[in-house]
Amino acid sequence: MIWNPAMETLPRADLARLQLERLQRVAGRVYERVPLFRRRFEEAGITPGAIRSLDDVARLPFTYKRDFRDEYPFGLFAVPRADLVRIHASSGTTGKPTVVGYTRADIATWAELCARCMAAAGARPGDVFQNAYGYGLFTGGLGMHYGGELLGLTVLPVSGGNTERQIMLLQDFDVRVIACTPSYALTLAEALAARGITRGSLAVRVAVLGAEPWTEGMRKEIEAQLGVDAVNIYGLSEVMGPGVSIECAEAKGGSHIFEDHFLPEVVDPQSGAPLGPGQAGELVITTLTKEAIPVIRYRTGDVASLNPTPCRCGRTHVRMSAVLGRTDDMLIIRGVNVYPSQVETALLGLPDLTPHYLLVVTRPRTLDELEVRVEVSESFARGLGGQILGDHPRVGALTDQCAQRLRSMLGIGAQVTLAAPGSLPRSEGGKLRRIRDERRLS
Ligand code: DLL
Repeated sequence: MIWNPAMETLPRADLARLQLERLQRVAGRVYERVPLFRRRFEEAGITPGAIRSLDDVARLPFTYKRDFRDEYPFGLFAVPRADLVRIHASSGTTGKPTVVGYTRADIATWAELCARCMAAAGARPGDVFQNAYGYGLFTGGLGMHYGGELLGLTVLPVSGGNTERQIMLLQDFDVRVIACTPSYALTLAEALAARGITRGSLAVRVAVLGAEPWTEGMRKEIEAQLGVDAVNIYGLSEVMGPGVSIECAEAKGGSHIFEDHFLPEVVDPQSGAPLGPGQAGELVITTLTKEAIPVIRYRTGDVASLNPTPCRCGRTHVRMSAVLGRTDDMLIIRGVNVYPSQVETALLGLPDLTPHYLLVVTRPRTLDELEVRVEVSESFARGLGGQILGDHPRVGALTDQCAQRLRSMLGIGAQVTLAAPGSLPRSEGGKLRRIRDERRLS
């Protein structure tokens, strides 16, 4: 189902015209209203009037996460504070959060885009929707909530965590659609299995998963264990929250970016030079319609590529690949770039392993060491006849197989440690960190 066919299937030429008109308008607004943008435009020697074509976007200055920090809390707003009807914030690992705000019109746009997402994922008006994204300053919960209501779903605002209660609702409320992080979907699947609750006894059919990277291997696991169609939803607070892009259930082959509201580019993370279709680089987004806090060429830090080829679902909007990693959590190990998702892709095809893994990076002397800890399946552990991951020959064989796969995927050697089922960290409702970097870099 396409929620807004007029916009989502708009012919490319009309879409480009609309984007240019909106780009010119937003550039003019930020130039007039946000001192940081005016300064940046002046430094780049460009005025909004100089934007004549969509390609001219490449002449505009970038915006960075640090700009939000420097202008904390309200310096990037293009409307008076009193015009905000909502504020969200995303917590960083250190220091102050990134603050974003919404006018009444922004909230309406956001709800529209999240409704488009839920429809694309396979939700239908009347479905019961268990929203297990966190409610609060995090954008996930409330963003999806408004979208669900607009689409006509019956929303259960359960928020993240409290697995017992999630399971009760799943069982008792005829839930057809669930949204949460992919790592939490696995936590739920495990908890259901541990209680002997089979997928056939549940009504859930659609899982809208995002807010952290995941891979095709994880998708297969989640779909098999929960009996759902699992689709990817992408978004970030600085641009809006969830609902920037979504996979359609028909293709599950990359996420459509809603181009009537966002102008995407992919650039080389080092030089900032534009990259072509299919080339992986840093995703950069300009908001075309946001009132409260428009951003020009925001450097998302997310590594992805764009696919402009037509999609079988009929949407004309470009598709972004899955997020390969972040420019800032890309690990550089002995000079080689490593993303956690590559490790996942290398290992998840192996039937004796589970999707639970952790990367530990150390520097015992001068050289970086990568250790990949990955949990074995219950059946593999049982097959060892009580000899838990000791010197059993099957353990040695599986370890070697993992090490080989990692070497060919990453180009560097990694020490592989097989872990007992259930021993590695799980998502307790939100995003899961899979990297432990213990290098002391001085
Ligand atoms: O995570 C918004 C969101 C909520 C998206 C619910 C989807 C569902 P932030 O907390 O600001 O916002 O984090 C944004 O999370 O830059 C990516 O690095 C990562 N991220 C979000 N969605 C995906 C995804 C929300 N589908 C940051 N795949 C982004 C990979 C994702 N990474």
